[in-house]
Amino acid sequence: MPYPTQPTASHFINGQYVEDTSGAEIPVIYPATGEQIAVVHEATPSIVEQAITSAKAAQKAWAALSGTERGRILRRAADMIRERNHDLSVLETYDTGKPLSETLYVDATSGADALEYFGGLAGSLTGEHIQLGEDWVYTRREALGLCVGIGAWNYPTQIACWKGAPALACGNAMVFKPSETTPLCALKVAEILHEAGLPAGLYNVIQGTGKVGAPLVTDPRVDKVSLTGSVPTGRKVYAAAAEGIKHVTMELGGKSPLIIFDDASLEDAVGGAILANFYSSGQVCSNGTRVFVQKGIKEAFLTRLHERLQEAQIGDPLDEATNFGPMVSENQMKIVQGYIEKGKAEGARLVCGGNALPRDGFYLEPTVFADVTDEMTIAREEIFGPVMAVFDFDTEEEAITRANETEFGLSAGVFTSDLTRGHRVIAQIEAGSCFINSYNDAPVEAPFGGSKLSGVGRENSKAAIEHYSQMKSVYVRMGAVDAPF
Ligand code: TXE
Repeated sequence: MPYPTQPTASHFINGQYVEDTSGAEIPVIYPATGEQIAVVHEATPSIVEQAITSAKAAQKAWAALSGTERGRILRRAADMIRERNHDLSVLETYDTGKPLSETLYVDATSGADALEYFGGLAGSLTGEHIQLGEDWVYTRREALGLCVGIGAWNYPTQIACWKGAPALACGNAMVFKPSETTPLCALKVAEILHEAGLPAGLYNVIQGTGKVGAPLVTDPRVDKVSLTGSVPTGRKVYAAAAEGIKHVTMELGGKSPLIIFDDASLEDAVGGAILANFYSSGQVCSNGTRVFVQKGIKEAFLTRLHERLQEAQIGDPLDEATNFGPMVSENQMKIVQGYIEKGKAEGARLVCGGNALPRDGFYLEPTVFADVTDEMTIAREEIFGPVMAVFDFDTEEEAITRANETEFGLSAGVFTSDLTRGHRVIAQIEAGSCFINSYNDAPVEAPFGGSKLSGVGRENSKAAIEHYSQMKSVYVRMGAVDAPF
């Protein structure tokens, strides 16, 4: 194959790369140039079957190991990922277009964090003993069995690890389907896990669109489905999983509020708004895309924001000086351009940006709209691109009410120098992952996930253990059985 980023084969099943060229071709496009850099084949029914059977065959013996033994392998994989961080980051940059200045620090490394954290936790997973007079109950924390992970295209390595690490720590097997837009990095995660000693079959990667995802979700041998994706897909996957009463984790989209009070540090608030909107070219589910700025600080905020956006280094993502790269695909760029046009047509004030760059690849300028009102399309729908909407507000109460007027509930942020107010406001916001005087930090130690349409369940932290294991309780009678007849 002529492509330098061509994987050994399309799928990774039962501890090895597997190809089946009878599956439809999925071209892999480098977003910075629009050039094809690899091709994979969609999983055929036979590939899906191989993945499920090998996972089922391996799971019970894996669950029978001690947590410490399982954890050791995950921690070894974490070390290997860190040793190979540079190459993995370059691959993530090819897969997504995100600049190397990001991927070197937040993609493979956050995957390694998850493997290290859940590897460390695995040995401490226990049930409990409940004494009931002479009798007693004990609980066993057991694996769910076979977990399916379905990924989005914005954080392919991270998502593969955030789902795989807790699943494996708890004694499950996983079949992971990356997004068809970014199929390369999850294969590396599977390869490294097995190189670190994971028994064959426990972490399989198969490629494809929703056509491959859907039969995975409904397969009766699958016990749990964890999806990162859009709300419409979440609805379908959740409903299909409900048919089989399967466990689910749904990490879906958002339209999160970022509330900036006029007592906030202007520089920090502008920095927070940049992190909340333009990191990964705006393709982050937790982004704070509805920026509510108190009237007293509004013009100063917009002026400073405009100045700082001029400092963005837009360009070749493989150049470490670049800190703003292309959109993941032409399709996603067109979706975002459609929203920019709607913003203009509905009367929002374009402060800066709004254009595609006259170069190859899928580049859009960082874009800011001001004077946005709550009913505009750009105020209500998830755009998933570098488009910030700035709203004015007068009072704390008004900001809270308007911030909550959304069907989503993933994240929220508050900037204020009045810490009492910061805590008071965040307590009233309907969202799962929140920030005070910061934005978009996602350490593995903290639960991550949404409320309302943004999802169910939590990833990361000890909370994730509840979503990848189940309790069995065992009543033990010590005396005679007192039956009625
Ligand atoms: O997501 P999809 P896409 C949002 C964002 C973006 C939109 C579309 O708004 O514009 O989603 O992105 C698989 N059964 N987010 O198209 O369609 C699909 O193959 C089983 C938010 O990537 O939701 C992919 O692997 N699986 C998000 C995954 O679901 C199915 C990050 C997500 O696809 C399926 C990325 C089916 N019926 C985009 N249909 C976030 N929360 O961070 C599709 N899939």
